[in-house]
Amino acid sequence: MGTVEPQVATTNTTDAQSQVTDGFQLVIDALKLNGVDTIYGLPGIPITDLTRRAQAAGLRVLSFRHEQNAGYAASIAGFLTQKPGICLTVSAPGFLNGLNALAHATVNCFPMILISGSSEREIVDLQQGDYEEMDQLAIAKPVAKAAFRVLQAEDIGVGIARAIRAAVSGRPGGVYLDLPAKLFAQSIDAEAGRKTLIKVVDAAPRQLPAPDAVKRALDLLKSAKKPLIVLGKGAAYAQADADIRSLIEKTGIPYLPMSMAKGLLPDTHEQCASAARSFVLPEADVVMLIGARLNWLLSHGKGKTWGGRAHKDWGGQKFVQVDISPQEADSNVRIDAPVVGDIGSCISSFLNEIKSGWAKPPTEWLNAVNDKKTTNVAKMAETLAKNPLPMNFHSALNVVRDIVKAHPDAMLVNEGANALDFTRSIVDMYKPRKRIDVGTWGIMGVGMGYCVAAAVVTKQQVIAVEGDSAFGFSGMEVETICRYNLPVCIVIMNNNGVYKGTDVNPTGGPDVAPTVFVKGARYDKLIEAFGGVGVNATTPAELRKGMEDAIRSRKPTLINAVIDETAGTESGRITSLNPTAKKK
Ligand code: ADP
Ligand code: TPW
Ligand code: MG
Repeated sequence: MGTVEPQVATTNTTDAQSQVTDGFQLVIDALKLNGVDTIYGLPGIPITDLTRRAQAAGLRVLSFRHEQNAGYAASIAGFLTQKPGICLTVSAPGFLNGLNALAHATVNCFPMILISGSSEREIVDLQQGDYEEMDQLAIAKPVAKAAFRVLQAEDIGVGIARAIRAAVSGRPGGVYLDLPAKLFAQSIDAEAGRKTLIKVVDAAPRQLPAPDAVKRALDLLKSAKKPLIVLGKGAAYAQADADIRSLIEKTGIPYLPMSMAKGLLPDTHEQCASAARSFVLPEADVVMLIGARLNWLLSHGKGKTWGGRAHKDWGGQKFVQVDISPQEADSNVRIDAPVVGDIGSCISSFLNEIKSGWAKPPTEWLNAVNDKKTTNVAKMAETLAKNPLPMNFHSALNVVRDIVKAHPDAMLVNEGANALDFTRSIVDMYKPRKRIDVGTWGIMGVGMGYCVAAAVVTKQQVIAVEGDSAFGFSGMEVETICRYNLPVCIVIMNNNGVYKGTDVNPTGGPDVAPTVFVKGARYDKLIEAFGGVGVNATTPAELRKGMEDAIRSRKPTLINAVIDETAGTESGRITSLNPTAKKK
């Protein structure tokens, strides 16, 4: 080896002296610059170091046991904060696990950004079989509001800025950001890198409604003899709580909160028409929708629910629709007065217009609504007072109802079929954005991810009312809840299965029916494995004590509430959507 090494510097002295930064750091810096403080994710190649360095940089990095739950956590954090929730996953399988939540965010109009590491473009595009090879950007596009890929470190700032704007502006939604492994390792001059970062200015600009649209809407509402306001989760998202309450109280119009709008005004408000839902929908003549779509949850604005004679018949109502999306109006029935703008701006325009006075709706209408309410509330009180053994949904939820009333700041997470429907109608909410549930798709599996985000974002006690089937979709995250020692009290309405536990296998074969689980399962034992508190409750008194202890101690708690396995109905309230039911 007699050659002499050339005497040249092996490192460029200028570079060695100047500071360099890399893709990892730029992603972290860009997120922090834009106020992101929490990442919901699951580590692995190529993002393990991103999670480590993000934590070192002071971000809260919450690790989940499955990306879907991290994604649901991010989506609901977006709903609660109006800032995009960030979910971070590995490539292909981790990305796909997160994708369900991305779709969920888009469908529910929640701002969220799914950031996934990915394999190298040049190998993916030639389909040469890279580690976890997948064209993730193409797959994310159909379920995302927007999707971007960053290939160069100097574009990270733009990539994150665009993702944030896309997620929160206009109608919020899920955004996918694809970051190939190679990007993280790219190094560039630190000062040059810093200059590429963008602090987004006015990410969700106000959108003022046109004055003539406001006038048209108010004129229509004024002409009504039986007006009704429907508040949807868009109204809850908008955080215009005081103005929404003023509008409702000043106009005196009865209102109906959709599931996640419950508590926007207290459910006990005298104008709340929830207990008279099946009366007010067909009876109303003008309906003002605020942040609520006329989708299946509102029977598409037509048919028997709305007083139509047959399945798709128009009920005769006229509609005002307040929504940020100009394309929403007329999606199901004619909207006579669309008002396009952000709800905060729209409501304040309405308030401004009615300053000079507003005639309350005719007393006959208000009395009719109140009479229906009084009758239905009395009926419900009678049912709730019963104390059957085994417990049924009513007697168990009567306890939850009391506990939520005593702790109105607690967050309520809710999923299941009967466990969902009964909770929605029995448990009153008193404050805005306290109830988070299965949303537009009626999706099972949001439960434990929602619990983690709700506890982390609000710092309040979380109560989760879960069907035993629903819980199973995300149950392993009880470890996450215990690991971060979150004040979460999970109540499982255990009726031994999906809808109920009594189906039988018609063949008499050894397999149980598809809807039936292990009888008498003890879900409370699950949380004990991780140091949490497990309670088996067979009576309302035991359930009450378990919940009170959980709230007092703020310890992760799981209560297995043993419910009569015959108590539920097929598909809960949406039995009518079963294909066989439709034929009838
Ligand atoms: P729900 O299920 O409670 O009926 P939906 O999810 O169907 O509610 O409807 C929410 C609606 O709210 C969407 O059409 C969305 O465009 C709208 N929306 C969301 N945020 C805002 C906002 N800040 N201003 C106006 N409309 C909004
Ligand atoms: C991701 C279909 C709707 S409700 C439900 C399923 C499986 C479970 C109902 O049983 P549970 O409630 O939770 O025990 P209860 O009180 O009636 O007994 N997969 C997904 N989402 C949905 N909606 C389903 C399946 C479904
Ligand atoms: Mg069940």
